[in-house]
Amino acid sequence: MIHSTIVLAWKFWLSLTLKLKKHVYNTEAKQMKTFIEKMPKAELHVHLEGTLEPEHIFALAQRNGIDLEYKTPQDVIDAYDFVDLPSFLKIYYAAMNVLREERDFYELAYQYFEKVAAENVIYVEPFFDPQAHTSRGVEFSTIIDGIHRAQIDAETNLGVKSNLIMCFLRDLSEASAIEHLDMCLPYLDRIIGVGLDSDEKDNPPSKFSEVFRRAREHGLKLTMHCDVNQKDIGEHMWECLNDIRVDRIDHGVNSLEDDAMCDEIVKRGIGLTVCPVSNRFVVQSLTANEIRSMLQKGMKATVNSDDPAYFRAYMNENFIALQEEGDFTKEEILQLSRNAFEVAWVDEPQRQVFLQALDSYAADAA
Ligand code: ES4
Ligand code: ZN
Repeated sequence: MIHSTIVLAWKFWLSLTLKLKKHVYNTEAKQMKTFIEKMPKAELHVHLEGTLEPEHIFALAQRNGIDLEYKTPQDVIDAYDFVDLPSFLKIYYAAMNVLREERDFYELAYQYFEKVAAENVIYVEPFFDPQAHTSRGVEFSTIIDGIHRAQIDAETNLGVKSNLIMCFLRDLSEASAIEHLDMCLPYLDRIIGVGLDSDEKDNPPSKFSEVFRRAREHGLKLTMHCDVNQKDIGEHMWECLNDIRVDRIDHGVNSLEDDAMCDEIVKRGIGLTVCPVSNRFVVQSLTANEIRSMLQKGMKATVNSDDPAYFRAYMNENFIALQEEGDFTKEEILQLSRNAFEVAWVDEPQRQVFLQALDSYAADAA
């Protein structure tokens, strides 16, 4: 009798402490989520074409009289079956065929700015892929006018500032990249830098050394994708650093395999734009451990969404997924946001304004 009472009391006590622990855990998780959502953020790695939402694909197809092989936006999402970079890119390039007119590009960019404004993103450096549009007969001016108009409206109406990066597709020739660099020259005041994206396999940075040299001469900043776990990634990263002399690296997670490379990246203060949810889709890992290692080494790692409409995660969802997976502290989350403002391509007064916004947020939240 006494024995069973003790057992009962013990069981009761155990379930109570478990419930309490769960409650504390849930409260902490909720607090962390709110902390991330409200934190001022910058996004430095987002492909505007990767923000094309399924509903918008449908609306544009209808307006532009284009037949789609899918019946509903959900059918489009159901077809998102990426296992690696090429399988993702195939779907990504097919969908952007609906983008034809200036207002299509305007809407694409403006809708992205609206989304991130609601997530307290205050600064963005979006990529665009002009070759994926000019190859379909869309004029360069149509693309850049639409995006630029959205940037102006986003700053005025939403308070989101931005600087545009033009990417070259690395699976096309360097001659085509040079042609597009020439096309952007009349719009140099609208572009902050150039990047390199698309399929990395057998398309090393050195293939584009001339066009990047010319871009630098025109005063443009330089970045390149070093996608995760690609063939010859170590060589590609050293070429980025030593031949191209990039100002930033997109992804760059594999640098952690080479101590000398990490040291060089730290010494030069080069930013790494990591994309956790994208990595989960393309290389089946959120790279949380890698991001923590980067922070511990003093590398300027940042969190970004890459192709948020496809990976179904904008900035906050990326930060929250990362925090949950790696149990990141508020200090680490703040450091990731601070890194983005520190490596952003803005002038020093603007950088200080952004950093002060983050510092006063941190002080209020402490
Ligand atoms: C991309 Cl995840 C990724 N990698 C390379 N190029 C891209 N373009 C759009 N998303
Ligand atoms: Zn990317």
